[in-house]
Amino acid sequence: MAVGNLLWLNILIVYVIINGGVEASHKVYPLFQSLTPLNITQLHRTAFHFQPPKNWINGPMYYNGIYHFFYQYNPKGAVWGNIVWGHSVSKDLINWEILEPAIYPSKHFDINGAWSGSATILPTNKPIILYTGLDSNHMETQNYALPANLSDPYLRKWIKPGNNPLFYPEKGVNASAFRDPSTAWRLKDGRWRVVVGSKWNRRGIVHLYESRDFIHWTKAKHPLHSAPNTGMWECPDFYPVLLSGKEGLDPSDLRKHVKHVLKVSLDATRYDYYTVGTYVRDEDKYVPDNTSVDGWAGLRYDYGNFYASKTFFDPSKQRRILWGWVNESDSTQDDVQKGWAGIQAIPRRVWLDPNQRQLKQWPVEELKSLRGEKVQMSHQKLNTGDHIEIKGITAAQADIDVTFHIPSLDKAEPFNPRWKDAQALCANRGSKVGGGVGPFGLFTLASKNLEEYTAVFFRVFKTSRNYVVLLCSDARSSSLKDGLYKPSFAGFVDVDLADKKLSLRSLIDHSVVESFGGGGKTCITSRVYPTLAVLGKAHLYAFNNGDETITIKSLNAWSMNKPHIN
Ligand SMILES: *[C@@H]1O[C@H](CO)[C@@H](O)[C@H](O)[C@H]1NC(C)=O
Ligand SMILES: *[C@@H]1O[C@H](CO)[C@@H](O)[C@H](O)[C@H]1NC(C)=O
Ligand SMILES: *[C@@H]1O[C@H](CO)[C@@H](O)[C@H](O)[C@H]1NC(C)=O
Ligand SMILES: *[C@@H]1O[C@H](CO)[C@@H](O)[C@H](O)[C@H]1NC(C)=O
Ligand SMILES: *[C@H]1O[C@@H](CO)[C@H](O)[C@@H](O)[C@@H]1NC(C)=O
Repeated sequence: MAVGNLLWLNILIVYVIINGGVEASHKVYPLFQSLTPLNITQLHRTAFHFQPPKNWINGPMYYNGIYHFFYQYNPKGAVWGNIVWGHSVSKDLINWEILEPAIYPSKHFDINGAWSGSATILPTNKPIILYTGLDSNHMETQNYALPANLSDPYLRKWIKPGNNPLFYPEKGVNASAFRDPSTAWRLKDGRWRVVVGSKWNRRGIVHLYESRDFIHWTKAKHPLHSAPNTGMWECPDFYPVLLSGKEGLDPSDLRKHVKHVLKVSLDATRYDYYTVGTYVRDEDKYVPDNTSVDGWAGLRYDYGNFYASKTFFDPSKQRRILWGWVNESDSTQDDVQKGWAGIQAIPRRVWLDPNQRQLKQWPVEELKSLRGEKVQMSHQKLNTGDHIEIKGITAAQADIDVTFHIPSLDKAEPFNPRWKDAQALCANRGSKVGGGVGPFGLFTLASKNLEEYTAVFFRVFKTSRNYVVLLCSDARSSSLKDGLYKPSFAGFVDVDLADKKLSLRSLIDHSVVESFGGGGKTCITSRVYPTLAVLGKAHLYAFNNGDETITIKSLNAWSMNKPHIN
């Protein structure tokens, strides 16, 4: 694949879970769509996260000196329905120009929906999109689209050739669960491969298809991978990562000493899971390492609101970037009143952790261009019960990066090996429940007297062999308003604490707190809707409610400016 000219698109689709069950379907709200929002409050609107000016959004993407973002968008309302492919472009992943939608359902093969897909650049330097169309028989088919004018740097117009669909769900493939083609990759034999998400009964599957010319596709004898009892696998993403270093790779890179990552969005839980493993190219099979499990107990990109994400290779900076969709945690009625729903997480660079068991993630460096006033702190002690204010920045719109030093781990509480569920553990031991080492961390989007706050914090436990670190992003006290979804999101952080340090970075943007623990080993995104801690009335504190005194080794915090998003 020609490095330097990769087009990458990906389009996501949203399903609304009915009765919290496994089955999902698109739910349309015709009544709400006909309402004009009466009071579009901007109170919780994010400032530096991407969202279109109004209405429903989800989904990311990239291209050739210019980053492209295609997303599922309802031009008529802040609920799911009337979905077209919205299209925005950027030169830096931060400032965006919103263009006319790129694709509308219009042909028999996509008349009931132009759903999620991905793009690939052919060696002739032509981009091609593969996407799922819901056809006139309500079958999920795989189609392609091409830019109408390659001289247009923004690729505004796309055409859907008449020989679509490229492939139908054949016998043995569930025609109602066959969607979201990945970016294609090519091996030495010259054949392209692509995976499509699916299920058969309760088995999650990524079907593998192969082609020499990108037009004629045949199903491989076996799927690239599958796992029992995981339900539908949506938005599959499959890519190589180097064993060491932060450099990203083109999906068709043929280097031998790499690992591969397979990510799927599990419709049953609505979270994105990945495994690290080996792509056995001779057999066209992916085998997860024994340190990575498939399914609900697996590794997650983010232990909070984050779904239908995709990565792309950015040849201009030799990096792989992950972009996920972050939904709202309020009600559909609130979304109609706000006039918008859904944001994109800040794009994250991803690479393999040196321990080779998991990925690390970090906000793209371009985000620094939005940093304004800065405050600093170092060697600040946090005694038991302390909460000290970090003043001098806009606490509702900030980037904060802190490294804590733990002088002694002796007081760490014992860890019960039966505690597998981090979120349940965090629910049980919130930020105000005293401990040995921790809880310590940040009260973000906090009201002056802590009637409201979103606590992002660590707690350290010990086993007979090692330490277990829990990172929580607890929304339970985030708002005085009732009826919101306020989970105690949490994940374990795979660090050995040999250096007695723990770092935390949080991006705070009015109704979102996006946190990166342990240098990006464990990430958690929470959506919160404070009533007191808004705009200039939001505060930021560092706290410690553990018996052991913790030191803020260094803290840097910035007010964040607003990017240009037209
Ligand atoms: C709009 O909503 C905001 C926040 O709920 C409220 O403060 C304001 O008074 C409302 N405005 C109107 C015109 O109803
Ligand atoms: C293609 O795009 C280029 C650059 O924007 C423009 O000059 C040209 O007129 C376009 N061609 C057509 C047929 O629209
Ligand atoms: C196929 O998918 C549909 C929609 O999710 C589901 O209702 C049905 O049970 C699936 N059939 C099989 C065999 O997996
Ligand atoms: C996991 O796989 C590695 C090699 O990849 C092997 O050395 C190790 O023994 C395996 N561990 C278990 C528990 O199977
Ligand atoms: C986001 O919203 C919350 C609250 O309504 C749901 O519980 C989640 O399932 C939902 N997430 C996705 C990916 O749809």
